[in-house]
Amino acid sequence: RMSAHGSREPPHLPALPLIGSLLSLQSELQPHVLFKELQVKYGQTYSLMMGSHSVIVVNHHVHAKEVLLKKGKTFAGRPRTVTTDILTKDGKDIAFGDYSATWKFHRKIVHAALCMFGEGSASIEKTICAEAQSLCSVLSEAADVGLALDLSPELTRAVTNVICSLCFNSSYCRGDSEFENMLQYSQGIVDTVAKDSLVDIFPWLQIFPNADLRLLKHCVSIRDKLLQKKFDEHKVNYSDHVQRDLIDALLRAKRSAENNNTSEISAESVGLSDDHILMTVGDIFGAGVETTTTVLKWAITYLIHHPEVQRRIQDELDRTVGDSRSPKLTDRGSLPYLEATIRELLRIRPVAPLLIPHVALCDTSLGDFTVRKGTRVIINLWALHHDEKEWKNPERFDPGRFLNSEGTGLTIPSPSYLPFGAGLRVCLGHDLPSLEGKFGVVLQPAKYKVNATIRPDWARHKCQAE
Ligand code: HEM
Ligand code: PLO
Repeated sequence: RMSAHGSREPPHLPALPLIGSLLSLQSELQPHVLFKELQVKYGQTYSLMMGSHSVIVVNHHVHAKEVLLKKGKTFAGRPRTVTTDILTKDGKDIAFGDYSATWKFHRKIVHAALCMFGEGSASIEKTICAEAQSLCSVLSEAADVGLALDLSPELTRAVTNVICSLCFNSSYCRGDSEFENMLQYSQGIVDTVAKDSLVDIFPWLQIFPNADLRLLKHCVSIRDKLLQKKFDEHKVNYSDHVQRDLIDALLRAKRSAENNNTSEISAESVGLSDDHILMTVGDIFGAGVETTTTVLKWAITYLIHHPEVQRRIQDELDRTVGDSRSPKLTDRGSLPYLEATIRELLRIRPVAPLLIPHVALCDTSLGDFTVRKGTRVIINLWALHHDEKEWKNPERFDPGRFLNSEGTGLTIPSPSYLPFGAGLRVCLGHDLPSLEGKFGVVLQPAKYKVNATIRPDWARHKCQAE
């Protein structure tokens, strides 16, 4: 037994020079399933070589939380790969960009802009309700004539319009050519980016003709033209007094950096170049559309398989919302079964089953294992969410596991549940306030908003008192 902390190497898959562990990774199984299976032979945390890169795979929640939370800053890096470099102009975005002052700054601006949409006249809720209404009328028209419908483009358009209003203050009608164009390039990007294609393992393969890479470059160039067009339109109409959307928020930050600074510190040097702004908008647009649409598609698929869950959700809606109005965001607290169903969907089919790879920014350790600077870390969320020791029958779809024994309140029954990740790289769509604190004469927590709800007990007392 070794005594020093972090002095052992993790168990290692066989590796050959140049190709690394590729032979051991040849399998019919999808990567997240294969990584879960490999635990049987190598244990919960093991390492392998992807070409010349050392990679650690984490399949258990204790090590996952050490990476994301306890040593969050140490593991906050991102790898550079051929495909993400093409997508993000060499990492000038948030999701695939490495840990840096620019990355932090962009997260902060986006976070503030997203908070703004939670409230007031620009509230995103209005757009969501309008899109839901329009989706319902498409469905009922189809139902009237007994027509079967592929829901995918309908869901994508509804979600795209919500995200469009958030990013660009615009929306699309059915059949709009710019929208159809967007659907196509987005699919091309999703099909080719970051799927551990061979060029990402062996960057020298780039010099050979490669169909995937050509498709990716083509799709990215169409996307970039569209983003540029929206950006140019915003520059023309920009005013310091109104903030219509995310682009305005980024433009305002750029203007204020330009005005506050003397010539030696430019907007470029704080990371507010046009390219950085375009890539951040591209991220939020891509993340907003792809993730939300995917969850909705899984929701429909699981509800078709489980009509009893569908009925229970409808029943809950009928009882709490009724049939005279549409559901509102404030109803969310009184719809525990619906909430439990969403949690179960995000457990059983996590949107990002391997998150996005993290990178160790310095020499460190993970449990008892040493980890060298530059090591890539893959958190296998799929393994966490399907861990038999944590979840009874993990492949069974059962929203009830997120309800308390009376079925009236919500719980999270296992610590092995991280649908949005955690820590510094936590999903930007779903953030908890930071615990880092801001140094000054007193150490202050960051500013954030809370929603207060009156405890049922307290409400009863108040009634009695009156
Ligand atoms: C990152 C989940 C929706 C923006 C992530 C990560 C996960 C995740 C697991 C990776 C964390 C990591 O690498 O450690 C989800 C799920 C969603 C969702 C399950 C929907 C149900 C959204 C939405 C937005 C968004 C709507 C934007 C409005 C981002 C961004 C990142 C991210 C920008 C990169 C953060 C960084 O690297 O600093 N998300 N997400 N996501 N998400 Fe989401
Ligand atoms: C989706 C296709 C877009 O054209 C570009 C894009 C940007 C951000 C990516 C997103 C894509 C896919 C989903 C990602 C998101 C960042 C976070 C999100 C990876 C590639 C998650 C949770 O997986």
